[in-house]
Amino acid sequence: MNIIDELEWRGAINQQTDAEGLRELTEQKSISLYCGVDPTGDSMHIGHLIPFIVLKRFQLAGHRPVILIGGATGTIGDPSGRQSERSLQSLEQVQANVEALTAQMKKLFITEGDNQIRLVNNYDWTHKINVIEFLRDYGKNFSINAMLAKDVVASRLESGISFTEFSYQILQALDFLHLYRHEDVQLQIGGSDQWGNITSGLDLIRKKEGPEAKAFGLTIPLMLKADGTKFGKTAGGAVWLDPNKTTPFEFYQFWANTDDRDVIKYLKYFTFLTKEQIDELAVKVETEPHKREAQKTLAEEMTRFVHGEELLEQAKRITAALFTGDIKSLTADEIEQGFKEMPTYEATKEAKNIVDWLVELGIEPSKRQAREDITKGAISMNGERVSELDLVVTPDLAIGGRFIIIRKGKKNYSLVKLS
Ligand code: 545
Repeated sequence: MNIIDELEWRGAINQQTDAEGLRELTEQKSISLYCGVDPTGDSMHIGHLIPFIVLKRFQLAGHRPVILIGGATGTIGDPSGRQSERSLQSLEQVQANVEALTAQMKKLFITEGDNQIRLVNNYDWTHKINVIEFLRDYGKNFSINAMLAKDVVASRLESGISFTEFSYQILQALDFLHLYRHEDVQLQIGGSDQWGNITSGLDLIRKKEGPEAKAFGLTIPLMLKADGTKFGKTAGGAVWLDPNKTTPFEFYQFWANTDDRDVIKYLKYFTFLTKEQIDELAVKVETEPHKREAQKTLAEEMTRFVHGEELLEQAKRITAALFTGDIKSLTADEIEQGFKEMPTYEATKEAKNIVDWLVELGIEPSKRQAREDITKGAISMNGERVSELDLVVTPDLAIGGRFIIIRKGKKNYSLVKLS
């Protein structure tokens, strides 16, 4: 299947500047293409990941991706999709984010021995341009009228936009020209919010290189959810790729909780599974939805891709332990991930009777209630039922010396941290 047909089947194309031309070109030869990310934060979330997955698809089809880190553009900030002016980040912050994002990109996309995918930083060429060169060599090619007409700018004319943010599109256009000239890049891709910036670059390339220049733009649609809520958000906020912001277990759970109406769409859009594999899963969603095989596959594929096999196995172990109640099998680190969102209590290491301990922590409202719950077998500690009213809670009961998990009833979990 041609890469463009594949992207169409996957639902990954929003707009193209010249659909026929690009199809022809990608069939004729191996092309270079790029997508950029600005260091406005120190981690991507799953929404940012989308066009980079598409880059990878191009690579798998024999093309050559370039990932651009916006060391220069990140000091300004793209006004696309924003209603108000950004406050500038310090240059130190931008630099720290460049480093964090570069590491993230390398981890995800650059396997050892792979020299097909390249990383560039637009600071390297942008910082050399002086103001006279900027205005004489480049500024002359941009019409203020055309710049004002871009959605991004037009939508800000009432609320206001600084010259700095207004000029952002020029910097991104210079990148496309630079990469066209020096890296043979003929295609820029991005999310649908990048259309205006991408077409600015194409206009500049034609002005500088002549109307025959062969360069293209392609954007990817925003992911929408069947229930109308915003994709990629959980109660705790965005789904980050950084395991310190969203643990691999939470990441796994996010995908595992996908609605039946969305799961095939996500499998096509996010994973590298083939059409045959996805078609098979689609049948299972129809015939045995309760097994949630498509969701499990999606969660596995995504967690493996972002966090690797080991952390995927860990996420699955935590999921299984929460399901069966076999908490004892988990390590302290796994407990920390699995119980991050559950009610947490702090206890001292002092030995204490279980009834007093539960009441003092506030897990039980009264001693009477605590005794009643223990007697009827409704309390378990680290996955084992508490049956003795005179049990003494000591630190050696804690997993890794740090955590005690109390379950009240069927699934009211509490995490007690010993300190
Ligand atoms: C800069 C210079 C270029 C080409 C592109 C850029 C970046 C571009 C932009 N992209 C977005 C972005 O978000 C911040 C991420 C923080 C970690 O602003 N002007 O950098 C997002 N992009 C991915 C997708 C996007 C876009 O990284 O394109 O649409 C989100 O899905 O918003 O020469």
